[in-house]
Amino acid sequence: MKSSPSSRLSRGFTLIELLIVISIIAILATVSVPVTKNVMNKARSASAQNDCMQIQNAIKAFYNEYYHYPVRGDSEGPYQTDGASAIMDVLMSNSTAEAEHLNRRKIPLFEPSKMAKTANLPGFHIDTGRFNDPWGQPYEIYMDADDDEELTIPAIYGTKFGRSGRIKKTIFVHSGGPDKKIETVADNVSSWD
Ligand SMILES: [Ca+2]
Repeated sequence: MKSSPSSRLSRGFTLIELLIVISIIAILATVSVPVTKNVMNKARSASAQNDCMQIQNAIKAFYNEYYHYPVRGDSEGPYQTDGASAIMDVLMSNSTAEAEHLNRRKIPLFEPSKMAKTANLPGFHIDTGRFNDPWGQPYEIYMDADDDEELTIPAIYGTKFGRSGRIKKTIFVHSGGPDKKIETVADNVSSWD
């Protein structure tokens, strides 16, 4: 019997061919997983950097409007975005007691890049006021609330910014980065003003 082209095709793969294909896929997978993760974290760090800048700009705009920072008292921080200070609510002019008290002219100065469905997802979570970085951790903010136009560099950074102690800055916003930890500073994302 003569073999037609279709029966040649339907023969399928030999075991050797299959093993070769499987090992190529396995090699590609081990190479591309860390690469993809790296690329993802680079993109996320860029997005976190952008959020830090946006928060910083909103705080600056608030200060230009009210001549004080969007918190009560004169502590420089660190402030979490949720909890008693509810900074994001104040900047967004949401209907919280703190926002109505501090942002009394109800000026929306901040719009989150993303809304979060739960408190541990990236973006702004309306029920808690948390504004999370792309890894689901809240940003942390320092402000010159005692108005001496100086800020103390967070101690964990040591001399990473060229020196330690008081420097002539007024706003500092940071995220723990891909490892989700503020205290490991190498991968942190931050923004000064
Ligand atoms: Ca970190």
